[in-house]
Formats: sequence, C-alpha cells, structure tokens
Amino acid sequence: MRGHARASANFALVKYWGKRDAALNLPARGSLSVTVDALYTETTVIFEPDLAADCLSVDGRPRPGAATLRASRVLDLIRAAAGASLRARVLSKNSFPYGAGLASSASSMAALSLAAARALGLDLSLERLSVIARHGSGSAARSLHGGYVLWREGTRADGEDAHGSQLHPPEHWPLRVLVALVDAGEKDTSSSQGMQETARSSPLYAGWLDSVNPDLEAAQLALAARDLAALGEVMERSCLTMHAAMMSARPGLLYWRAATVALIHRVRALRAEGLGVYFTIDAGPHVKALCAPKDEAAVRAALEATPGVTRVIACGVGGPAR
Ligand code: 2P0
Repeated sequence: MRGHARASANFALVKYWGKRDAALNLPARGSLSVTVDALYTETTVIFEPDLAADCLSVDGRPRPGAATLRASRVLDLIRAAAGASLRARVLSKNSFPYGAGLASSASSMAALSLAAARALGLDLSLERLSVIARHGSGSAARSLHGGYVLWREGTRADGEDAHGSQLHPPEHWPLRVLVALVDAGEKDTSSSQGMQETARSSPLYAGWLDSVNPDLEAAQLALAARDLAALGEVMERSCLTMHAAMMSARPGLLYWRAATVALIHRVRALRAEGLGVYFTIDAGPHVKALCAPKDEAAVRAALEATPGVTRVIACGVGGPAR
C-alpha cells in the first residue's frame, strides 16, 4: 500500500496556454517540451485504512486546500482503476522551489500518479499515467516521459487521447537548460486562473491559438534535424506570443520582473557575440536558457552576473518518471 516515484519537471519549447475543457484539463492546442534532469519531485504515497481524507505535505509542510484537491483528482482515478477506496497520505519533496513558476505541478502530479499506481499494485503504461496526471495539472501530461515530448491536444471528448508521447529520447540531443532564478516567492496568479482570464478577455488569444500548430510543426522539424538556431527561434516566439496574450488580458497578467527583461537582453547580446543560446519564460519571472554543452560555462557566467538573478540551476535532458 506504499509506492514511491520520482518525476522530472519539463519546460515547454512550444507552450500550452488555454484549455478546451477545464474540468478534464484538455488543452486548446498541443505543446512540446523537454524534460529536465535537475528539477524533480520525489513522492511517497501510503494508502491507510484510518484516514478520513487524502492529505498532502510538500517539502515537509502540510498543503490542505487547492493542492490537496488537485492530488485527490489524480488519486481518485488511480483508486477507480484499482477498485480501491482507501484515502492516502502523500509526502512530496522537490529539488527546487515549489509553486514559483518552475513547473513543480508537472513533476509533482507525474510522480504522484506513478507512486499511487505502484502503491495499489497497478502496472499502467506511461501514456495511461500521462492521462491520469493531466487531471491534476495539464503540463504533468508531459512529465512521465523523458527526452523531448509532444502532448497532443487530442480529439476525444473524454480526453483519453490527450496524452504525452516521446518524440526523441534524451540521447537524441543532449542540450543544456540553464534556469536563472529571479525570485523564489510563490506566484499570485495560478496558471489555471491565468489561462482562463487570457481566454476570456485577451483580444490576442485567438492569434495566440493560431500560432501554435505552425510552431509545433517547425519545432518538430528543428528537433529532428538537431538545428539549434531553428529550434531556438520557434521557442522564443512561442514564449513571446504566449506572454503577449497574457499581458493583453484584462486585467493584464505580467509574470515578468525587471531581471526577466534584463535576462532576455543578456541572452540576445550573447547571441550577437556568437553563442547559440535562446530563452524561454513560463508562468513566473525566471528565465530558462537553452544552449549546447560547449557554450554552457559562458552562458552560466553571463546569467549569474545579471542583476536580480539569485541562482542558476543547470539541467540536462531528463529521463522518464520511475
Ligand atoms: C507550459 N505552462 O506549456 C505552460 C507555459 C506555464 C506557461 O503548463 O491548469 O500548471 O494545471 O493545466 O500545467 C503551466 O500550467 O496548468 C504551464 P493547469 P499548468 O508549460
């Protein structure tokens, strides 16, 4: 009745921002990500006869409320698959700041789905676990697999085909991702809420959605060809188009800080000096820089020297949840 799992976070090269079904976390469009090795969640799930409700602790701190509700959505699906009704104690530990725009919901829901399945003796495929983890957090659908992962939007109303699939294993292209941390606080607008507000009120939302499928195609070609300049160009425009839609919601949603903007300029200046480095930013102030291993030391030094950066975490391409 006890299971343990570790899953890595992922960063989208082509972003997910908007749902076609909020209850099932079905995305309005597909997205494409890279799984990263240094940011991960380790989760232990224990099903216990005496518990009246699921309870969750993250990094040693109880997390009743929204985080537990998300976990229970995943646990309910695992219980249904196993024909079980026991409630669970979930102990989760992150290798990085939680709830700060660093994809902790992706790694935590992916680890939870696998740990809970193991605790109840279920041997589910990564695709099936991806569908289950998606109910806790959309981007978790991409964190079961390692390497480069496509989360298809799917066509089925029940969402069973909206799961992550591996496009390439980590060894296809061992790129580096340097995460420049700008601020370790927890964000005040969750991604779910931000997506909903963007879809409801941004005049640019339709344009954002129109941009995604062409970017997905271009990114897949660049990945297959290991063409960093082509991939980086798509990654930056997907990021900026998504943020333009967020910023034009009413009220505008701005996750960036001064250091975020400084880092964008720093990455572009490095490129002008001849380094192959590209940025992306998610629902938080941090900047992730994608580069080849040969440029890592120079990129790292430049990110660390940017005012407002508290720390740089270096990641390689990560493997599957296990
Ligand atoms: C992404 N993000 O593709 C985008 C880019 C943040 C910005 O997926 O509501 O925590 O749980 O499905 O997955 C973060 O959103 O949102 C996210 P829900 P999730 O990585």
